[in-house]
Amino acid sequence: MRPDGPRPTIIGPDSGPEAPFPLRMKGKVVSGFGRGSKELGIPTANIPVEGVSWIDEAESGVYFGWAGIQLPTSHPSLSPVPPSSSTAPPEDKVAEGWRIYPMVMSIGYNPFYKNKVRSAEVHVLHKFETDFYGSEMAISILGYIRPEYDYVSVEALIEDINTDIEVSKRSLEREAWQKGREDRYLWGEE
Ligand code: ADP
Ligand code: RBF
Ligand code: MG
Repeated sequence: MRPDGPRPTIIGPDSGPEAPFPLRMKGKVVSGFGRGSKELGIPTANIPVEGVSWIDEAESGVYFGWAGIQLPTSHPSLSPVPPSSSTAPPEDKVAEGWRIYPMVMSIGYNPFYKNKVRSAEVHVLHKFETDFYGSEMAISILGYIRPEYDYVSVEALIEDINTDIEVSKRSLEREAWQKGREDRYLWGEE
């Protein structure tokens, strides 16, 4: 069960991410358990964990970092990227639909729901107009927020996830953490 008491509001030193981060994984967005949007109001893009070298040793819990997604060129959320933006993918990758967003994610068994299989699900900190199932997604994880807990109610779970969202935003706003957006892995390279 979740321990009582206040939570840290920011994670990691101002100087930037520390070992073992960044941890990277990529895959096509697949269907999950069907409760992210419906039950929690917090959609999570699920990506398969099979074949991710470090996943078995990784602690279960909540992580944050950057997500690159290749949206179909017809996707309504493909907002124009300022051409001079130093944090955008290279121009040819932008033309292919790649965009980079902050993200918060869970890796584990969702103790509140008692899942039997380990999952990796990413909540992208951006409002999308439609789904992007089947899209290629590349993740660079820069920090660990907390373990997964069981909760007394779905409302208590939602409250903690909303805190995770705020903590992730605040942590990633710092200059040394913004640098993580320049990782070529995030637009499908390597
Ligand atoms: P599922 O159980 O199939 O994962 P969800 O209710 O968790 O269903 O919804 C996830 C889907 O919603 C993602 O696969 C993606 O296509 C879409 N989606 C829309 N906005 C977001 C967002 N901000 N973060 C993650 N997924 C999003
Ligand atoms: N599920 C849990 O059972 N316990 C948790 O502590 C928990 N924390 C989460 C934190 C974040 C940031 C996200 C995106 C999800 C978390 N989940 C947790 C998973 C949640 O139960 C899951 O996304 C939905 O059930 C949809 O699959
Ligand atoms: Mg999901």
